[in-house]
Amino acid sequence: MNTRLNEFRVSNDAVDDAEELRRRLDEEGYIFIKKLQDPDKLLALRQDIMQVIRTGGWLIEGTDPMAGIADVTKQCTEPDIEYPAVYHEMYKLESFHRAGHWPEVIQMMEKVIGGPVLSHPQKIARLWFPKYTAHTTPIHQDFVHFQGVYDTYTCWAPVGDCPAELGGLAVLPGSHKINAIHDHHFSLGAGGLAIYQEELNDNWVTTDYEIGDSLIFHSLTVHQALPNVTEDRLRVSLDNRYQSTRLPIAEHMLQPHLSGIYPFGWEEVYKDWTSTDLQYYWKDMDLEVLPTIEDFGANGFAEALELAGQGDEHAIHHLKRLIKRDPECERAQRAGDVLKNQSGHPEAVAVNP
Ligand SMILES: O=C(O)CCC(=O)C(=O)O
Ligand SMILES: [Fe+2]
Repeated sequence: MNTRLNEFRVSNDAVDDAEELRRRLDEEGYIFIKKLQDPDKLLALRQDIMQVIRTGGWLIEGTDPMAGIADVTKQCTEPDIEYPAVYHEMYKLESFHRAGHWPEVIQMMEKVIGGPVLSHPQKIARLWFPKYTAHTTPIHQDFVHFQGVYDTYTCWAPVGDCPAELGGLAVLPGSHKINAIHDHHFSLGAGGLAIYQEELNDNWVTTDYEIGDSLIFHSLTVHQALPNVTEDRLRVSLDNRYQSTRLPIAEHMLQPHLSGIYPFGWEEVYKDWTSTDLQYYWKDMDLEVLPTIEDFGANGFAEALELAGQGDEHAIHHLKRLIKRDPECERAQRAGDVLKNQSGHPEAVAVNP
């Protein structure tokens, strides 16, 4: 993919110096801190998550669940109809939500943000199959997804070691300084929206992440995941978002991840929890809530229709998947019309793994 892939600058020397951390974020759009999060707590979380994944049938029977050895015949990802059967079970884990509130993370985010922080209710875990590379998270800025205010930050951390071949995140240093949102285009990858590499330099930085290592970046910082090119390993990682409690948040970030495409509410998430301190914790925070901007997704969909009409395999795959997931919705009707007029396409379009 990229011609250049250099190492992150490590900011452990500055962890006690909030001003210097902010200076580096202002300059480079990210900070990378080795072992910010406690490896033992992450390993306990990995155990919980892998147990759910094993029960869901995505691991090879008889292997150590902690190794995350995937049954590649089960390959699927977020918009695929098979994904929520396991993802929703994972999403019910109290330990998964609690990770977004671990004191070491909150304290770091308070330094970065310079005041009290809100951990977004919408947490995300990525359960990433090997060799499903056409679906890899493409080049993007997070603002198109979580919206609200630019001064929102992601803390991304793998739940296990994550060498480059397992598909960790890479960022473009300084790319946030554009102080604007790049055009995003249809993509088959996670999130569905991509910036074209042609518009950017290619000074990408990344690392072979070890468990506990954490990458913190601004909502305008351009980043992407590397493809998981391992033979059979699942990549499991967390993306947690943080902002000042004094700034507005977009309303969809108050809902569970993917609830826009698969109905799934907090009552279900909380059903088996043993404590209540993190249930609806944002409700008494007096937050200003902004409506979701639908344009980013709508533009991506319009582009998918157009590309599918021209025979683009990724777009056709995307539309077929949408029809399978929700045949009655308005977008599925429009997708169906485009596919009907699209002669000669095979029933199941093969998408490069
Ligand atoms: O882990 C991934 O594949 C995507 C993560 C990401 O883009 C994010 O955390 O903002
Ligand atoms: Fe992202």
